[in-house]
Amino acid sequence: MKEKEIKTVDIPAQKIIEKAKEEKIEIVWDRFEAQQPQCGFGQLGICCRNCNMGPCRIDPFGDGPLKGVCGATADTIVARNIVRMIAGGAAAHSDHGRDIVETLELTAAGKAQGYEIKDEEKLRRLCEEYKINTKGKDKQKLAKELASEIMKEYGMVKGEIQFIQRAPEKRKKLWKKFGVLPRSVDREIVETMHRTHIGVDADYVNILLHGVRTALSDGWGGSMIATELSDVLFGTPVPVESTVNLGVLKEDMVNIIVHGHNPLLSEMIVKAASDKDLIKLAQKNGAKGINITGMCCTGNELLMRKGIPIAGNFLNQELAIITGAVEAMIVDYQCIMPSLPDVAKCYHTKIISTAPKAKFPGAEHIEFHEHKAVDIAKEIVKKAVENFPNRIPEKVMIPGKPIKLIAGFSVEAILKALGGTPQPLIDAIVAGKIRGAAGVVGCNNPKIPHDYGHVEQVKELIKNNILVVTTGCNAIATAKAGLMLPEAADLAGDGLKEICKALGIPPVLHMGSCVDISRILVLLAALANALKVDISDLPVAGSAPEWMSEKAVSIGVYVLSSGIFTVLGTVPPVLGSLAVTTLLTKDIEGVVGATFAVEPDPKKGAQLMIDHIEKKRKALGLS
Ligand code: BF8
Repeated sequence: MKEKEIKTVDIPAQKIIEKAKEEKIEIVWDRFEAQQPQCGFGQLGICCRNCNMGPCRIDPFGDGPLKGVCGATADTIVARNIVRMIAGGAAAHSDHGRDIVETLELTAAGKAQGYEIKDEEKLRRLCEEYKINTKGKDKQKLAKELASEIMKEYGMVKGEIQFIQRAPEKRKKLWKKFGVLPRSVDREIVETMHRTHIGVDADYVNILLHGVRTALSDGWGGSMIATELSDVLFGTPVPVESTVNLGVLKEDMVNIIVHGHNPLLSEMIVKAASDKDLIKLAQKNGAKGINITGMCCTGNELLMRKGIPIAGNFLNQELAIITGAVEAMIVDYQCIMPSLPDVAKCYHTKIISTAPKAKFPGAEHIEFHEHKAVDIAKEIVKKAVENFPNRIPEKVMIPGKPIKLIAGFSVEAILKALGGTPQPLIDAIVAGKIRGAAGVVGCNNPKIPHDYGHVEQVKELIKNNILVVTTGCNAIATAKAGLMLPEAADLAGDGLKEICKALGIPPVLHMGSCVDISRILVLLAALANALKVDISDLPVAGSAPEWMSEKAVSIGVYVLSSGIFTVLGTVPPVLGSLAVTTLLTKDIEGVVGATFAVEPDPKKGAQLMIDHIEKKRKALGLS
C-alpha cells in the first residue's frame, strides 16, 4: 500500500518532515526506526518487572520458562501489565479532573485570578444531581458545595461514584452483578497497584474485572468530572468555526502554541494575549499581533469553547517547531514529547513548562498557580512576544493554508441541533437513513502512517451512512482532512447526507478532548434511556485506529465495559496470553455485552463496525 511508505497523510506535515531531513533534525519517526526491532516480549505483554527477583519473561514458543520466578504464568503477567496500563490512563484523566475541581473551589472562594463560573445553568443541574439544595444559593456558594462533594468522590469511603447513575438501569445492574461498580476514583487505581504487586492477585479473570472497574472510574468518574466542571468554568461548547493544520501559524505574528490537556492555563493564555500592552509590545517588536493556536487536547479544549485554531495532533508537535515560526510552545501535561526542547534548540522557539508535575529537561519552567493565573499567563505571553525578534527568517516555512472546520458539538449542542430531544436522531436511525453511530477517537502512533488510519476509517463509515462522533487526535486528523465541514456530507451515503444537509451539520462531529469521551457516554446513555434499552443494544461501535497511550487503554476498556464493540487499530500487548486475548475478544461479551477486535487496516476495521451495527439493528427489529 502506497500510504504505508509515507510517514503522514497530512500534506503540510509532509513538507515539514522534508525540512527536518534537510536541517538534520531528529524527529519521532527517526527514533521509531532506531527502536526496530522492538522487544517481542514487551509486544506480547509477557515480561514482568514488578519485583526484583526479575525481570522475568515467558517463552512464547514454550521452549523456555513458562513461569516467572514467583510462579506467575503468562496469563497473570499479561493481565497485570494491561491493568497497570489502565490505572496509568485512569490516573492521568482523573488527576486532570481533580485539578479542575480544585480550581472550581478556589474560584468559588474568590481565590482564583481571572476565573469565573461561565455556565451557571450546568452548575445548578450538577448540584441537583448531587442532591445539593440549590434554593436561595448564589453560584459561588453552589460551586463551593459541588466542588466539595465531587472532591470526596476521589477517595470516597461508601457507595459509588455519582455519575455512574447516568448509565441505563440494565447496565448498572450488570456492573453490580459482576462487582465492577466503581467505588471511588482514586481507590480503584490504588487497588490496581495493590493487586498487581508481587504475590497478590494471580487470577487473570479477577485482575481484568478490576481493570474494568478502574476504567469505569475514569470514564464515568474522573473524565466526566473533568468535562462537566470545565464546562461550568469555561462554558459548555456550542458550534464554532475555526481552522486547522500547521498553516494556522502566521508569518507576521507572534505564534504561541498551547499544548497538553488541561484548559486551566491555556484559557488564561488566551485572555493574556488580548492584553493591549502585550499587543503593543508585539507590534513594537515587528509583529502584527499575537496568534494563539492549540495542539493536542489543550488545543481541542480551546477550539471547542473559543474557536482557537489548532495546529495539529500528537505527531505534529515537533513539526510545529520545525516551521521556525513558533515563538513559544507552552505545555501543561500529557502527550508532550520530552524531545521538544532538543528540537527547539535548533530554532528560536522557547519551550515553557508550567505544571509542577510535568517538567522537561531543557525547557524553561514557569510554574502556574491559579491565584496568580492572569499575571503568570501575561508573564509567559510576554516571553513569547520578546522572542519574536529572535526568529530566523531563513528558517521559517509555513507549509500551506489552513483547513476550515466546525467544532463545538457538546451533548447540549447536539440536542439543540436536533430540536431539544434525541428523537429526530432516533427516527433517522429507525428509518435507516442513518444506520448507526460510531465514536472514532484516540492518538497517533508512528506504527501507522500519521492520520491515515483515522481519515480512511472515518471516510468509510460516513460513506456507509454511519454518523461519526470524535474527540482527541482523531478529531484533529479528520478536521485536517476537511471532514468537519457541512460540505463533507457530500462524501457520506445518501441517507446521512440528507440528514446532515437538513440540519446543516458535518457528518463528523467534534465532541472535544479525550476526557470528553465522557460526552459520548452521556449521549449514548440518553439514547439508550429514551429507547429503554441498554447501551449494548444500540447500533453503535467504537474505534481507536492509531491508539498508543495508557489513557487510550483506559478509554478502550471503559467504552467496552459500557457495552460498546470497540476496534483497535494497533495491537495491544496481550497476545502472549491466549486466555487473556480470548477473554477480551470473545468471552467478555457474556459479561459486558461487547468485545474488542484488533484490525490494523482502517477500512477493514470500519467494515467490522458496520457489520456490528447491522447486527444490532437486526436485533432491534430495524431493517
Ligand atoms: O488525550 S488522543 S495522543 S493528545 S492520549 Fe494524547 Fe492520544 Fe492524542 Fe489527547 Ni488522547
